[in-house]
Amino acid sequence: MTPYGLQTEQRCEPLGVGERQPRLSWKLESDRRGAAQSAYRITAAERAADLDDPDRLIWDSGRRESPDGLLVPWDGPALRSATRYHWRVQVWDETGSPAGSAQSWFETGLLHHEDWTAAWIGRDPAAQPHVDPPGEEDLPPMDSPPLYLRREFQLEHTPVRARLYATARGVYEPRLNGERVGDVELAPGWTEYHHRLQYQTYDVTTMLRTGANAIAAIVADGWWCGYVGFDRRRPARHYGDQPALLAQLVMEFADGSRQVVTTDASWSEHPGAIRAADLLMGEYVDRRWHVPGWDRAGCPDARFVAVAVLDATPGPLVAEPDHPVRVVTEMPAVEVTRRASGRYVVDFGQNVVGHIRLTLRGAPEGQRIVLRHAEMLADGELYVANLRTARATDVYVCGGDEVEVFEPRFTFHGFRYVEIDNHPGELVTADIVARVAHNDLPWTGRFRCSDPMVNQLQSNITWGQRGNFVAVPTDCPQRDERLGWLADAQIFAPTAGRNADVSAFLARWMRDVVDGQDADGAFRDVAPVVSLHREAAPAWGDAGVIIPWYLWRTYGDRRVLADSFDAMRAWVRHIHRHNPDLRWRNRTGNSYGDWLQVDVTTEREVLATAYFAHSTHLVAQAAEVLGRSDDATELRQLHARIRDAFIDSYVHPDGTVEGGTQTAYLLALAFGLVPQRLVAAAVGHLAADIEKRDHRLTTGFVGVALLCPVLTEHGRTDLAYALLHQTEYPSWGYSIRHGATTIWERWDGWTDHAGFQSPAMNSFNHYSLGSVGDWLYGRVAGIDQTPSSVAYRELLLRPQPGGRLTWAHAEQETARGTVACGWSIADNRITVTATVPPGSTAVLQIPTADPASVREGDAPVAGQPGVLGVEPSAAGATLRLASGRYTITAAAPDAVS
Ligand code: RAM
Repeated sequence: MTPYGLQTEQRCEPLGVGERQPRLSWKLESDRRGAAQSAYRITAAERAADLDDPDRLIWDSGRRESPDGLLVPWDGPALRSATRYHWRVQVWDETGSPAGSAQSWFETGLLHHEDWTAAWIGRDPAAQPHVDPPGEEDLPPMDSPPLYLRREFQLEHTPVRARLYATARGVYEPRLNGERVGDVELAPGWTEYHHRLQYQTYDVTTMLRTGANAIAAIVADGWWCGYVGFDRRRPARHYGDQPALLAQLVMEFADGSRQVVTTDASWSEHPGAIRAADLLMGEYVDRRWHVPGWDRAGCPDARFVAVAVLDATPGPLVAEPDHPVRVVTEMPAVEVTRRASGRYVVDFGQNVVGHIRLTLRGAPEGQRIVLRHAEMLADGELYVANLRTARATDVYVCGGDEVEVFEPRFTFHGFRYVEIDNHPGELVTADIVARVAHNDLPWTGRFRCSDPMVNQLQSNITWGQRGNFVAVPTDCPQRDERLGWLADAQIFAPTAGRNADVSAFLARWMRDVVDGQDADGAFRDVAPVVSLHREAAPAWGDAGVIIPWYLWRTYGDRRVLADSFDAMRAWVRHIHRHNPDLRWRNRTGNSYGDWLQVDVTTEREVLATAYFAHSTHLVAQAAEVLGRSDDATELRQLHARIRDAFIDSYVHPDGTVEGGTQTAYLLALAFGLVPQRLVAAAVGHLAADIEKRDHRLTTGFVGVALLCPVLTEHGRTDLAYALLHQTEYPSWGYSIRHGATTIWERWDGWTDHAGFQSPAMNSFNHYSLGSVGDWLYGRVAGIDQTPSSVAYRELLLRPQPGGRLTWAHAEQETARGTVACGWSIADNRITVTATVPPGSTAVLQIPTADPASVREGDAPVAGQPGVLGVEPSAAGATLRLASGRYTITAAAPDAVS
């Protein structure tokens, strides 16, 4: 058994960790069944080689009896700023024998306020840069061209170690000696800037040289002072008036000396080729403004003027705690067509988020090329009405070089198609590529099955995730919105966490959610809070409870739960205070209900009260986990009373739920708000509704996440599969049949009968309706955990054949190691494969008509190594398994669901 995948603060080998007691984690792998960790020991040193020398260790945890390698807090000496720490974990197996070890490192950032000596710099108000006249295309605001900032400095020696710590009010790209530093896009990301601004740490050791060096940066408006959301706040701005940079380059030399270069009055500034850039509007580049060598030493500085030092204090800076946005993949053009107008339309075959890279050959100086982006075509032309005021237009004015490459840096678009106007020559597919950018989370999950349409659905879900995990979890990436909507995030989180390791990303965003809470305990609909300053709606604000609980259950992150607890409790108390009769009818904010439901209206107070009960239940459980027993008791009692009130008011003696919509039943059943004796009746009413509609759903954002899981839980997997395979409107299949490559915001984004929905709100890349992904992993393939399990310690593997599938398989890299489950049916036998990581156990339900037929290889399964028990069960047979890899066969289930 060996540890692998070592992480510090949920990232591998992070630079610039801001935590004083960072948490260390590892996963385990073994070929042996029943392998488990019984103890671990962590040792740490400042040099990797010193890990082997007991006298040079700075921390030795000693042997600690523990089955877990999850988020163990640093317990060594106080950490120094800007220091690399190496650590090793050694584990003992279940017999107490020493097993493997592995090592890793992390490096601290600037841990103390005093570590910062840099000053904020920006444009001198007296500088009055040239402003280009706006073009006819209504382009990005041209009134304040991005900053090109530079400074030179001398080095006598090359450093043995150099780090750049930097951030911006705006979005920035750092440069050293003519090269881009790092590969982060849209740094410093988006947080509640009034509370926290993230800085990035870059290893620039190899970029420096003896003699003259130049440090530089480009800074554009970004979220700080560009267009954000949908209220036309610019030029009022959400955060500040103008972009600025803060940077500190720390160099260490072989003799132990240090040299520090910071942003200060010695820097100079002059606009460069990027004439305007805005996240929503686009980027305007005029290559003729490029100052050759502007970011290198020795550049004639004549046009550069002194910067203004904006203020001396660095502000509320925090180290970036999660994976930043990067260009993660590229999509080639699949088709380039030239229209009669002479314009080219490029199809990337996939709705993506990011920007293009266009190579131009032999373009004449001054040629003005205009690129517009769209998700859809209408009559062969770009459909841009649904972008609302986001122009999503980039302009490139050529400089006359033999080869020029245009790649916007400070904007992003959601698009499948790009139209190129005024291209000077023949555009070939090889000269344009879509650069896909999103938070670079480890992609940890995979789901596949025998049905191509379901695989396309899974693909659409993952592309929805890629497109909307850009700085914050957004609702959509294309129109003038792109906000961190809370309901979207909570509905989709369980699916997102299947596909990728979202632990650090969502924990970081949770701070924004908590920061957005008001003194009365109300969260906001969005985080960071822009535009929507009113109290959150039911199911929206509840994200403030649901997500920390989700992160605890999925990753064992107790800290996010502890840090969020007061806010979680305050939310529930806020609702209670204003709704003493326990029906949530007051203070429901914008009360969106079951947003974008089809043909029905779920009663708002049913939905709200169900969420009130659900959140209260989760906060009670959180209190228990955190050892706050008084809170737990109080909240449990409150939950019981809300449940009674719900049943009293909305659940009728015949098992109908008020309003009778699918979502009303789903909420009541999923959140345990139906008395046991009426559950079967309620399920019957739900099923009848689906059947009477010929297996169509009516659920919106809120209900859809519960649809298939509740049906499966209550023995109606047949209906869940019928909905999964449905291709008539409304269904997932309908959008796929019409070419969807992402999840649409609305079931009727485009229909045969009505064409496009209103452009006022019609995104083709919104992940909420993709929340069915959790069920694909959890029930179709079968990976789940028991209700009391944390971070997949006790797996609940329940593969559910059904519909027209003949096999399905999922694999997930969990916090403990690899979990997999899958099944296939052939020749009247079902084969189930399962992987249980060391230290975990599994309850595996084999769907079979004959519990006695369960075998591993040729032998009955009972008594096989790792098989702790076999029992007949309602589903067929239930096995209890120790860790290991298993391939089990049995007689196929009678009727496949
Ligand atoms: C829309 C957003 C979001 C949703 C809200 C209620 O504008 O796109 O998805 O949560 O409305």
